[in-house]
Amino acid sequence: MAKKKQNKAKSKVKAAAKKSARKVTKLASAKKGNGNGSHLPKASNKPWGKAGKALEGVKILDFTHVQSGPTCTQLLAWFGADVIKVERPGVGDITRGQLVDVKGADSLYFTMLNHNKRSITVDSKHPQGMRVLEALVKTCDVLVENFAPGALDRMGLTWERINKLNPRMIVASVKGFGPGPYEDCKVYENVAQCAGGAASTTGFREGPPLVTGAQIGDSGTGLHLALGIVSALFQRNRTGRGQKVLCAMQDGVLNLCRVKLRDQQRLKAGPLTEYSQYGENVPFGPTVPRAGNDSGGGQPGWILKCKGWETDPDAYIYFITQAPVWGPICDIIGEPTWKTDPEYATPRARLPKLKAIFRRIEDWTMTKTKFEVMEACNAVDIPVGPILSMKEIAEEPSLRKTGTVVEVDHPTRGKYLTVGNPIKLSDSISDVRRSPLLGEHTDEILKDVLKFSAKDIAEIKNSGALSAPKKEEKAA
Ligand code: CAO
Repeated sequence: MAKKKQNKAKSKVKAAAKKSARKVTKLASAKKGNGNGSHLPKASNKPWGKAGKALEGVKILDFTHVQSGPTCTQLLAWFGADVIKVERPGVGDITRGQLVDVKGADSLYFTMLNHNKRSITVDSKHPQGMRVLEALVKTCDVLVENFAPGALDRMGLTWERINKLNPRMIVASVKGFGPGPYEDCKVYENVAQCAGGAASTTGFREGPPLVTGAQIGDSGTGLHLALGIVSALFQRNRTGRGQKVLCAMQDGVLNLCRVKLRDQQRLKAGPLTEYSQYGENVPFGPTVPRAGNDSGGGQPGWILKCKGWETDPDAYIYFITQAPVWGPICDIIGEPTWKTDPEYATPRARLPKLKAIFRRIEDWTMTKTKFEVMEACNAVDIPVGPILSMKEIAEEPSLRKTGTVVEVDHPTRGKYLTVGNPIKLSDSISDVRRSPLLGEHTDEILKDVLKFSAKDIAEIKNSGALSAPKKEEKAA
């Protein structure tokens, strides 16, 4: 009997040794990286685009609303993350009901920012709601939020609490401002454009500051946040722990206005010669001025009228008098003598005359449509940019072909156009799936993701934590 026991113990030790040897071999081969010297697994031999998505397996607790946060989580969803959008019961993301164009359907504002996500409704201020949220914190890899400063803490989800519940969780936030005098302020797109230096440097010198149509404060910051999250996930592979990721909208806008801070410092060395105001003999003040349609780089550029400008507000072209193609520019506009005339031949000689030069180029562009100008100029490498209207962009076949502009079907609003993933990965191809209806996936998330039992689900549901408060309760 004793011998039998001994033999059993011996074979157990042998099996364990075998197992650990296998482990060592496995580690060694991973170290050797299958002969390529890296720690990467063997290169997949699946067809391109069939080896799963880039962020497959990553679960996102998406506590975002309006535009900045949803832009970020939509990108992560396009790369394959499972994005679970938590919304307030009965209301949801406020944009569902903003700028409504189809009565009773989610607005384009919402649908165009929330593709490929799932929606669960949870009242975060209800104890049973907090039970669901805590389960989500424990299950997910990343929590993304863009509430007003302090709102997440007021819910009880402080960094300390989240970190205790799930030390691996990355907590990513958009705020209007970073730490400092304005950190408690609520911020929207144009506030950020103004505070980040975009508005003071946009517009014409003679006019007021101008905001731009591109949502650099909201969508721009969402993009920054997505990069922060992916970097934190990458670092977590080494450290095993989460971290906080903060993107302040002011910082994001300033990052996009980098060249203007460059120019602010260049002012110390004298006037900014590439700004048209230099050529016009208008003195520079202590701050970077608005530069109209001047180019932000070292090559002078301006927007010029094209054929049809009298009736078409977008019949214009951006024309750059890039020094290396000055010869072809002179030929194309019919001023070949400017190539050798010392008054025009060098960029320095042209600087004080840029306004007149652009007027002469415009005489030529006005004889052609913006597309004809583009064709003629690109044939000789002169960089130009047609001013495309949103209508033209929406109808552009090449953008449809690449999936940058996509038609999506939606159960309550029907077909609509959206902008697909602008970042193309050859082995992680994005499909654009419609945005979720409010709470559409509540049941499947409770059951399949959080593994709550039927009894628990019934208890949570009966508590009212997942549904809109009844009208009488609201009034009370
Ligand atoms: N259940 C219960 N309550 C919820 C909830 C849920 N599921 N989701 C949100 N709430 C509550 C929050 O807890 C908060 O309550 P308290 O103020 O009582 O703590 C409340 O909803 C409102 O949140 P909010 O302050 O973030 O929303 P707001 O509409 O007042 O402000 C915004 C909106 C965008 C100005 C603000 O969120 C903000 O400054 N965010 C950071 C910057 C940002 O992203 N701005 C860009 C927005 S896109 O233009």
